[in-house]
Amino acid sequence: MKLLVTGGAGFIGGNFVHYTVKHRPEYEVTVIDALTYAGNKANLAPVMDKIKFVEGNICDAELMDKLVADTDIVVHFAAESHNDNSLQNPWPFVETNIVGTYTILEAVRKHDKRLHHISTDEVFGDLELDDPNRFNESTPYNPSSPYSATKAGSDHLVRAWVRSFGVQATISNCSNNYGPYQHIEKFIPRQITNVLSEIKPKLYGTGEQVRDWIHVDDHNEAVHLILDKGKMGETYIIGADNDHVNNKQVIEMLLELMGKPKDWYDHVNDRPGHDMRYAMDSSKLRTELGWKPRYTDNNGMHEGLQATIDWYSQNRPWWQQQKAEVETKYAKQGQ
Ligand code: NAD
Ligand code: TDX
Repeated sequence: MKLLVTGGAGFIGGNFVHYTVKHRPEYEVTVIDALTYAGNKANLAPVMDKIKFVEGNICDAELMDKLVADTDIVVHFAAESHNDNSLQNPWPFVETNIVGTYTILEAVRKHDKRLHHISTDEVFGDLELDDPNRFNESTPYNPSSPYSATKAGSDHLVRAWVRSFGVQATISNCSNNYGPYQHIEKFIPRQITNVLSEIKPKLYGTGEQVRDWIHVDDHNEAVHLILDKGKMGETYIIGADNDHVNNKQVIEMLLELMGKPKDWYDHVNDRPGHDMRYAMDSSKLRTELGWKPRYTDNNGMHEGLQATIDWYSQNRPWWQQQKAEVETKYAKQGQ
């Protein structure tokens, strides 16, 4: 079975490729990745002799046509993924997330191939802190940022291609991931690498925002289950029930695990339009496909964070060169 993984040199796609090579050797994996600032070929070094790697852009219709013709399944991770960047320059988000997904859809339509589209909880907008509801598969779309609006657009395109052209596709919307190989612009690796560099963690605004944190391996196991057993045309919500810790508490957890005082962090400028709370109801995935996350509740999250801290401590060359550049960019935004 041939699997084409878009964005496989990024954080979640890279972990997906590692997971697939290790646990699902029946798949022949090809990665297509443009190696933007977020993609790093070194993420795939340990498995490079077991996969094919193509450097290229998902908006390149000719290339995608050729790659899709020669595969059985496309798993589509490639995206511009960082909200803060989308507030500075939205165009790459429109191009990659919307035009790129359109290009893939046209190729899978032509060659009658299966697609799994990776999406996010952010397409639903946000919840108030005291709202007992969680997002589920029928929550209406209400995205806030250019990033989430382009991801919402890409989900709508996939649904339209399923309904109008009978394309064989599934979609998953997952909550905030953490784990190894995550770019240090993102919240958790930024704070871990701050502490490892003797820089105080940076908390946006009051820090009362809540994210439903999930370890990247739990996400990728769910993606494999959907590939194995998901029903065509369906959407699956993925979340590990960690929606009870706010950003301030996550920083406090990290500081405790890394042996620093609980209040050793700075408050910095808030993100414009900052979503307050995400919370995911993944009952459909659990009951219909039998998915169960490993890193759930407070103990699971501690375990997942400790493993992530260990990875960044042991892989300094992977992030150290980028650190000054990332922090200079944030400093200009007062963050
Ligand atoms: P990432 O930014 O770490 O990686 C994205 C990868 O896509 C990079 O390797 C990059 O080089 C590649 N890429 C970007 N534009 C491309 C293009 N035009 N052509 C080919 N390759 C291109 O992102 P991530 O955090 O791993 O996210 C992967 C997917 O998961 C995205 O679709 C994102 O929306 C979704 N998602 C992420 C999270 C999260 O918490 N990180 C949560 C839910 C869903
Ligand atoms: O330094 C920081 N300080 C801080 O308080 C950073 C970088 C972030 N934050 C806050 C903003 C958010 O409330 O932490 C929270 C998480 O921020 P990000 O890591 O930027 O994630 P978020 O914006 O929630 O989006 C993530 O989850 C959904 C991914 O980046 C998206 O790709 C995914 O779709």
